[in-house]
Order: sequence, then structure tokens, then C-alpha cells
Amino acid sequence: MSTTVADSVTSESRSVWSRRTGALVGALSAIVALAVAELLAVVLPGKPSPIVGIANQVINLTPAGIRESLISAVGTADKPILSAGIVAVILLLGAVIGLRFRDSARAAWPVYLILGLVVGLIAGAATARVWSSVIVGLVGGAAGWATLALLLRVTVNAVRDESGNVRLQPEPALARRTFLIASAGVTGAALAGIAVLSAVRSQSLQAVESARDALRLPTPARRAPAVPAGAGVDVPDMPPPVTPNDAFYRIDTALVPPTVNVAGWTLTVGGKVDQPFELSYPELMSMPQVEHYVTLACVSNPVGGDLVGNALWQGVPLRALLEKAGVADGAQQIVAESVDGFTAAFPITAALDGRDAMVAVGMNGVPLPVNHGFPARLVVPGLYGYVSATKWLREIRLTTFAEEVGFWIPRGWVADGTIEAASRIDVPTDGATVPVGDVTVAGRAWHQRVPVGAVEISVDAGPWQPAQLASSMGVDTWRLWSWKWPAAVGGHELRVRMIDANGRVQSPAVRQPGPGASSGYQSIVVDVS
Ligand SMILES: Nc1nc2c(c(=O)[nH]1)N[C@H]1C(S)=C(S)[C@@H](COP(=O)(O)O)O[C@H]1N2
Ligand SMILES: [Mo]
Repeated sequence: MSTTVADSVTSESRSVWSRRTGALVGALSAIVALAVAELLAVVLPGKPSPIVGIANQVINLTPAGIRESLISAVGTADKPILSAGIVAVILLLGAVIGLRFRDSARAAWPVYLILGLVVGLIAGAATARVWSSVIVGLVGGAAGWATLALLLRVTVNAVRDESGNVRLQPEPALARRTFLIASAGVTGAALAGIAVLSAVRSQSLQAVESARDALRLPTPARRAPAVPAGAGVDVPDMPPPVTPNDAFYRIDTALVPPTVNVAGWTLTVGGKVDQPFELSYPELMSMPQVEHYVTLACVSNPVGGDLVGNALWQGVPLRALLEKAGVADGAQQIVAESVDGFTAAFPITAALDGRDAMVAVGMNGVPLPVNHGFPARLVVPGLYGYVSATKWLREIRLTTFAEEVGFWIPRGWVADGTIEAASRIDVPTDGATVPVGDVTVAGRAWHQRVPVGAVEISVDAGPWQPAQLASSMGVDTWRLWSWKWPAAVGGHELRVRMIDANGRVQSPAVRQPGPGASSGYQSIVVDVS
């Protein structure tokens, strides 16, 4: 199809104006499509936000090579970057479509339809309500197409001559002005849409936060022993023995932490049980609760890493829930599923062998924070979070090992998530300069379910020397330690290792995280002057 050029404009300048206009209008149509889709998502069942859905799929489908960095990235600062990347790709797509269809906006509708359908399908594929997501995609696509057609119409006046060729009859001055006004209108509307959307989001978070603020934890039937006075190490920059909630590491696949309304929330216990049941939040809260200090650790923690925290957890023993349901013959594992579709799976024995596995409702004396799984999550001492610690818990089901595996297992992590012995140096930090003389070295060591027996330090590959252990808080928590180092001038290498109460030395084999936990001794270099 050839285009003839309007008389008043040179071929050069018209083509520049038109290409740029096409791309710009296309990008604007994408903004409108996204804004409309996100707004609609708020009111549809399952709130199928295209951006959140696609981001979750990106996380789910990430290949093994970069998964390890992503698993620690998700839950932290990289999620907004992921969303921004998705928005950028959609804007770019819009610009390309605008460029291509700038002379025939009407004909672009199948492209918007197909894109809307594809986005809806991708974003909804891993959720319970694909149709809801597809509707959002299609409506967004329709809004995008309408925007393109409308804006191009006010910009250039395309007519067909007798031979079927498209003649463009722009009136540049008018078109430019109309275009600017129309674009400003569209951008304004899109921004207003986004503002409404984020207001709705923050309102639902606020609603959950205020419902949470009004809750009081019941007095546990069994209290945890008080933290001994000597459980800490009195050194500047050394973390406290119990991690405050706002300093506790956060790891999950959720782009936006689920905001669960306790009024409509239930916990289902089912699968291979004699008597499946469902509990409301008040019903769960009315069951006898226990309190226990447990150090939670992430399998993707690198050697010397900080993806570990220690809290006082309060909740209903998992054993009590299993006894209420009655474990049926053939049941082997517990699968815990969250409201956002994450699953963790671990052997039933971990709930019945006497350790304090629980459905936790409290963290350090307050109801679980939203980021850490409100209203309920699992905590299983001795197992990494990815196989056990489901946040925003919705269902517990008993299955066989063959029937099902947890979320991370098909993505390349081992099914046995038993925590391994680990230790780290907190002070001084790697690369620090310290004054010559007595330097206090301090850190933490953990091997949940097995008491820490000793922590040892080696300077410049010299003999291992015993550190002083702070008081124990129990068998499932880390132990803080310190060591007085008579430091001589120069650069020195410090290494740390722990030995458990059974005399087993932490593994020296150097391994990165994935498919199992990392291992090897942390080593830091300190400059003494
Ligand atoms: N719903 C849900 N629960 C989850 C996860 C998740 O991605 N989604 N990640 C798990 C992992 S890998 C870890 S290490 C712990 C971290 O718990 P925290 O964020 O409270 O520290 O949560 C676990 N529970
Ligand atoms: Mo984790």
C-alpha cells in the first residue's frame, strides 16, 4: 500500500511527524490499556493485575542459572524493578504497533485483541481464575485500540482515493495542537487511573493493618522460657539475640504481599485425613497455643549471608491440628499452600516427632506482620523456609511424596530441606580497618534441632581457637558468640566454623546455594593499623 504525501508538507517532515506520532500514540494506547486493565482487575474476583501476574510468571519461569539470585532478590528491592521492566516492555510494544499502524489504526484491532488475550492468559495461567485475567486483558486491549484509533484520527486525516491508496491529509498546526491536547487528556486520565489504583491498594493494606492492630494474641497455654540475660553479645553493630519484626529478613515470590481479610479467611485441613475440617480465624485462635523461639533460615543464604532471623513464634501446634483431623493410612507428607498459590512440603514426621512445629499467628508478641504471613503461617524448626514456612497459609493437606512436590522442587531445589550447620562473623565486617590491640570478633552460629557445641576462629589459616558462646535460648535457635583477638598490625584473614553438641564439625566443602544450601567457612579480611 503506497501513501501519497499531502501537498503542504514535504515528504521528509511529514514522515518524521507521522512516525514519531505513531510511536507516541501507540505508547499512549499501551498506557491506557494497562491503566484500564489494572483498574478493572481491582474489582474482579482474584484481583488479576496483569503486571503482578506477569511478574509472578517471570519469577516462576526463571531458569536455574539466575534463580538463585532472583530468590533472594524477590522479596526485596528488585520487585519494583521487575514491574517497571514489564511496563517498559508493554510501552515499547505499544510504540511498535503505533508505528506500524499509524496509517491504518482501524486495522490494528486484531493485534490489540490478541495481545490482550495473550497477556491475560500469561498473567492468569498460574492462578485459580484464568477467565478473570483474560477479561482484564481483553478489556485493556480494547481500550488500547480505541485510544490508538481516536488519537490517530485527530492527528492525521487518512482518506482513500479511487485507486484504494491511502492519502494522508494532515493539517500540521491543527493536528499538532489537537494531538497535544488529546495526549495530555489521555495521559491525565491514565495517571488518574493509576492514582486511583494505588489508593485502592493502599486502602486494602490499611484495612488489613487496622484489623490486625485490633487483634490481641491469646495467652499461650505454654510460654517460652525467658531469654537469658547472657544471650546477647555486647558489641557495637552486633545484632540482638531476638530479631525485631521490622528487621527480620523477608523472602517470598509475592510481588505485592497478599492482604488477607481475617473475616473471610479460613484454614482448611484435608487430604489423607479421616475428618477434614475448616477453621475460621477465631476458631483457630481459640485452640490452645504454644510459644517457642525458632531461628528461621533461607536455603539461598550464601556463606556469611544474612537471610536468617530469630523470633518468638506463637501458634497452634501442628500436631494438634493433625490429631483433630486424624492422619489416614498412607499419608506421608504435609503440603502447606498459601493464598497466593505457593506450596511447601515436608514429611509428616516433622510435625509428630516432638519438635514445636506450629501454625503461627504471632511473631515477637504481636499478630504476624503482613510481610511475614498474616494471618497465619507455618514454622517448623530444623527445616529451611522453602520446604516448610508457608506464609499467608490457606490450606494444609496430607499427601504421599509421589502425589505432589513443593513450589521450589521442580525449579531445581532438593526436596529435603533439613537445615545445615552454619556460622557467620558479624563484627568486624569484611574489609574493615580496626585499631591494633584487643579486637572483639563476634557473630552467630546455628543448627536448629541440634545445640551449638562450640564456635572456633582461625586467624591467617592458623589453629582453630574456641570463641565464647553467649547463653542458649533453646535447641532451635542460633547462638551468638564472641572472641577476643589480640590483633597485630597488618592485613589478616579470619575464618569461622561451628561444631554441634554431637561433635560434628560444620562442612568445609565450598558450595554455592542451589540445589541445596551453601556450605564452607566464611572468611573475612581485616586491616589492623
Ligand atoms: N506464601 C509464601 N510463603 C513463603 C514463601 C513464599 O514465597 N510464599 N517463601 C518461603 C521461604 S523461601 C522462606 S526462606 C520463608 C521466609 O520467611 P520470612 O519472609 O518471614 O523471613 O518464607 C517461606 N514462605
Ligand atoms: Mo528461602
